Amino acid sequence: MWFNCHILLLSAIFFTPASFDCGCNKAKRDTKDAVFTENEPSERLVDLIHHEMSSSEDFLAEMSLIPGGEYAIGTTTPVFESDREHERHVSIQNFYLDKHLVTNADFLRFVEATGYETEAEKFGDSFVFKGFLSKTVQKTYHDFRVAAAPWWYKINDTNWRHPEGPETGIDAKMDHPVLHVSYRDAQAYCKWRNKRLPSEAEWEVACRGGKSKKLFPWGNKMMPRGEHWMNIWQGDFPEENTADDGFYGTNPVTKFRQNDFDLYDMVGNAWEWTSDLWKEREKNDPNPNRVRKGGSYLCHDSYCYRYRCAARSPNTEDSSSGNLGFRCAKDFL
Ligand SMILES: [Ca+2]
Ligand SMILES: [Ca+2]
Repeated sequence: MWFNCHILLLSAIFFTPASFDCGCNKAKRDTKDAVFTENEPSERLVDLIHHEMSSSEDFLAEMSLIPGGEYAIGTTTPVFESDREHERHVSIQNFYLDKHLVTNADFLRFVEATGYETEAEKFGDSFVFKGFLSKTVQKTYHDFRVAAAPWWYKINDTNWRHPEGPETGIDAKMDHPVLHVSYRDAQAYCKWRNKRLPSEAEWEVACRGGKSKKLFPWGNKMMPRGEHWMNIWQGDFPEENTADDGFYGTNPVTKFRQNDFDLYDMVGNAWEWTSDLWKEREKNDPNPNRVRKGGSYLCHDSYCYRYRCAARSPNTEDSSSGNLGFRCAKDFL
């Protein structure tokens, strides 16, 4: 059941034909595009920030206040029609969003305080990208690959503490995003912090950083000033990752600041769970698909041009893998 779910899910993620429509032709990278500025926040935002500064809550240092209102999310030029990225109009309330992805250090504090066991720990395995596995391990697990995406291997004793297989650890990655966490694991962590997962609309409004109709949190240019603004894949997927952005796998969560809301890694680094159902009709399903946003260090425009604010992808609640994490939101009271 667990493996079958993953085959279906990972098939859904990676099997979308993209070779002729990777979206590159829509990016219009030659257009002159302003990158985000650190000044001139909207009047509305200034009011909210003043309110924020008068509060003594300690969570404010790690969260940004995102102004509510009416917004357009999605895009009028969908890259993946089957993902339903089309433009929608949403209304959201003011809310807070974590500036960074939840890290291994954060999750460790949670586990030490509560004794929480993740779903991947209970299942006894999770999915690892082949680039992290030795040839010997790849051979051993040859029959445990995802058919439609054979670069994913289901490896025993892989979980958030052992993200690239049982012999690996997180000691050198305490400031990297926690991985191999299911939707329910993410929910449990956020609840423990007196927070919650963001809705897709909240996440996407936050991603857009006060701009509208832009591809990325900072604008339309993938590499403003010729610099990398996110951690994705450079080279030929899945064999050659040049890591031109500095990272083969995940990156420390304070590395890529991406918009005026002071948010990091909204696109790239790790995919992020949101609280939205992928399909409303699955609401009574015991293991429904939830919407993930933002893409990961494995995304490349040749097959997974999903490191855009409008992009979206499903995973069932019990899914976990080496490129999926989360951040939490909180109501503005
Ligand atoms: Ca990279
Ligand atoms: Ca992300």
